[in-house]
Amino acid sequence: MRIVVATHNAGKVPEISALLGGSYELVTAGQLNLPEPDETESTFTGNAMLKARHAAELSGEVSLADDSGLSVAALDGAPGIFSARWAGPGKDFAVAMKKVEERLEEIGAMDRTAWFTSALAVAWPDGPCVVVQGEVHGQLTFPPRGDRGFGYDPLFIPNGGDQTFGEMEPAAKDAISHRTVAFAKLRAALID
Ligand code: ITT
Repeated sequence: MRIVVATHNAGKVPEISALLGGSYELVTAGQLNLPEPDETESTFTGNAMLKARHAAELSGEVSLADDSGLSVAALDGAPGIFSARWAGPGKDFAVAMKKVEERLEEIGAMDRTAWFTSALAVAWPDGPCVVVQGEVHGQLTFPPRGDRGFGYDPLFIPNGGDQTFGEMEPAAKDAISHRTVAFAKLRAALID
């Protein structure tokens, strides 16, 4: 069975592919030249459904979307759903990570508590849409460490570990990540 992965973020694709296993043929929204919708919703789940429905409607195929981001406790959950937008039009995550550090310095915050969220939505053309959400909690570290993963991975140390997601082997991140937690919920939601 073929699934359209409704993303233009190359960093997400290997993680989604590893989590889905070998049973599906994946094609991305980018490969199908589907336009990116504006993410106009105010929640991760809302934006995940918006992206999955948009891809299902345009492709006529079952579509899976991930809306995700980093939330920082001392910044009242920012950047949150704006995580991609903090990197600017050049999608420069060195800039986005610096912005997180500067915002914490500006308010003199010592608390480095943060979490990643992934909302996953599956939409059928002219049919239902299922959405779930998973999180992983941890602490931020500055300066960024490691060159694996993508986005904010070099800032984030999951609870119980001492390496950032940017330093960990992909399989080690995949064992505990927000995306993995969301995938387990998605499987349960689709099977139950
Ligand atoms: P699509 O909407 O096309 O999927 P996007 O990058 O715009 O791509 P989001 O709107 O979901 O995706 O933005 C999520 C941002 O949050 C993403 O660009 C990363 O910077 C960050 N992010 C999400 N999951 C992450 C992860 O596992 N590790 C590091 N950063 C992550």
